[in-house]
Order: sequence, then C-alpha cells, then structure tokens
Amino acid sequence: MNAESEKRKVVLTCAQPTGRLHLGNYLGAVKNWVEMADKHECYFGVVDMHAITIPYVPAELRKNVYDCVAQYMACGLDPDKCNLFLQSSIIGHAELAWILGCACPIGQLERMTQYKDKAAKHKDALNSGLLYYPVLMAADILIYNADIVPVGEDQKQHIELTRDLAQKFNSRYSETFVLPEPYIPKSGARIMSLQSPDSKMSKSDPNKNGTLYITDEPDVLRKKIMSAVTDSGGEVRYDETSKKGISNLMNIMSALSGKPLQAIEDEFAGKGYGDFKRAVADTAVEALAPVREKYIEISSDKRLLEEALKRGGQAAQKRAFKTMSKVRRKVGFMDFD
Ligand code: ATP
Ligand code: LTN
Repeated sequence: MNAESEKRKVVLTCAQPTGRLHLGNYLGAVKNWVEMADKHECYFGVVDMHAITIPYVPAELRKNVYDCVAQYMACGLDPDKCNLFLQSSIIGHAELAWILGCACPIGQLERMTQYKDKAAKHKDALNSGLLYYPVLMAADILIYNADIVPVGEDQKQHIELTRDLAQKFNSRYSETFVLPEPYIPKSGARIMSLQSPDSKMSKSDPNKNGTLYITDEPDVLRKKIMSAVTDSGGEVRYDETSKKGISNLMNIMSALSGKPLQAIEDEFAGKGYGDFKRAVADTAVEALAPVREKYIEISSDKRLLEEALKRGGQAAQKRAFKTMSKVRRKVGFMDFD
C-alpha cells in the first residue's frame, strides 16, 4: 500500500431508518463501516428526511431512528470512533439540496432507476420528494466533502449524479466540492436468501425464513439455518452455479468466522449437509450473540442513543456549516450579523 492510500480520508454513508438489520446488511455494509471507523474520519447518517418520501407514521419513524442507532452500535459502530448523526437534526442538508436541485435537469432525475422502481410501486401517491431523493442524497455527501462513500451496487447511479452535480457547481462558481468515490464491497459480500439462494437476502423477502436478522434469538437462527434449502448431491463444496444453497452457507460461515472457503471444504470432506448446517448455525449463533446482547442492553436506553446522535451531530454540524458558509457566499446569498 502506498502512502497516499493510507492517508486518513473522510468517509460518509447513510441509511434509512427502516426495519431490522439482516445478515446481508451486516456483512455487506455495517461490518465494513466498523472497520473504516478505525482508519478514517467517518460520518454515518440516519436519513429520516429520505424516509418520509414514502407513506409513514411519525411515531414509528421516531422509534425506528432509535432502533436503527441501537442496531448499528450493537454491530460495533462506536460513537467514540465515528460520528453518528440524524440527518434532520443537521442544518444545511435541505438547503444544499435546494441549491443543487436548481442546477439539476428534471430529465436526469426521471432517468434514475430507483425513482422509476419506486414510482411504479407508489403510483397513486407519487410525491415530488421521490423524484428529488437523489439530490438530497447528493447534498448529504457533498456537505461533508466526503472522499469515500460506501454503498451497495444499487446506489452507484446516485453517486454518479452526485459527482455530476459537484462538478457543475465547481465549474460554475469555483472549486468547492470534492468528487466522491463510491466504495462498493466485493461480490463475496452478497448474501443470498436461505430459502431462494437465487435472490439476495432482503428485508422485503416475503419468505421470512430466508432472512437471518442480527437480533434473532439463537433458536430462531438455528431453525432458519437448519431449514435452509440445499442442493442435490451431499458434498460440501463451493460452486456458485450448481450448489447455490451450500455456497451461500459457506460464504456466511467464512465471513462470520474468518475461515477461508477451502478450509471449510476440507473440514467437511466426507461429512453430510446436516453436520455442516449445524456448524454454520453454531458459527452464526456465536458471532451474533454479542450483537444481540449489546442490542438488548442499549435499545431501551434512549439517553445513550440520543447522546451518541448529539455528539456525532455536533461534529457533523461543524463540518456542514463550514461547507455551507462557502456555498452560500459563492451562490450570492447574504448573511446579516
Ligand atoms: P430491501 O429489502 O428493501 O431491498 P435491503 O434489506 O436489501 O432492503 P438496503 O437498505 O437496501 O437493504 O441496504 C442497506 C445496505 O446493506 C446496502 O449497503 C446494501 O448493499 C447492503 N445489503 C443489503 N442486502 C445485502 C445482501 N443480501 N448481501 C450483502 N449486502 C447487502
Ligand atoms: N439512498 C441510500 C441511502 C442514502 C445514502 C445517502 C447513502 C441517503 N443518503 C448518502 C450514502 C450516502 C439507500 O437507499 N441505501
């Protein structure tokens, strides 16, 4: 690794406060954020302003924010090492979104894949927030002048738009924004549904047995893993084409235990699927036990969760104000003190 790549970068990512985290979210996203927090200056936002683009209940939104922060902290996000913040509590995101939106052609937003998908789902209640969603996301990123944005593959298009808007602003006014780079985890981090290993593990999977939640009780985890679909043949071997179910379980075991896939194949040579699944269940229960315990310990401690958001929010606000004072001046707004 050269000196440049070791430099401390500004990392930002955000997630909507929706639902419980599953193993895919944990292995594909949150675990990477925890590692990044050791090396970089990190900002992790809970984006409640994005969450109101679809029908919702205010009291549930508030509850989900606490729950979301509790789950992140239980996964190892330490408020002493990173800045956890609540989007709506920071002044500047909405203002910057407005400014960026005034330089963003509507056609570009209408072409966003996520917008098209969501618009089709919410046909009778299509609000302009859904269309504007990527501009607010661009503001979330640019207001912190983030170097790196860890996201899933599905968010790549939104990062492209963010870079585009940053470039437009920089060339119209003057150099202001860093062009952020997306950080997309390796394909190994794609965890599939235990019941249909052709599709990814997801909170919207109608078959609840296909999704392992990080706060599932140990016997629930065991039951789901023991009833995971397997493939014909009885060998524990990694083959993503003809052994999708077993390969997915091997990926899960490898990611949770740190054992390479080859070591798992060797360990289970000559043994059956039953033995293997029991071992996967043991690994998952053992790896997730501390997460679940921590979650139980902190989820009802609102003060602790608020304290984390408050502290992270102060650092986030400081950075946001710095950017916004430059932006406001450059676009011609005035401050009267
Ligand atoms: P949905 O059920 O609505 O599709 P989701 O459960 O897939 O949602 P998101 O909120 O879209 O979760 O994703 C949060 C983060 O978790 C993203 O960074 C995404 O890439 C990652 N992620 C989600 N599912 C998986 C998975 N099965 N394997 C690896 N990473 C995943
Ligand atoms: N759109 C993202 C959530 C999100 C985000 C962001 C991610 C909102 N603002 C800024 C990274 C950076 C999603 O649905 N996963």
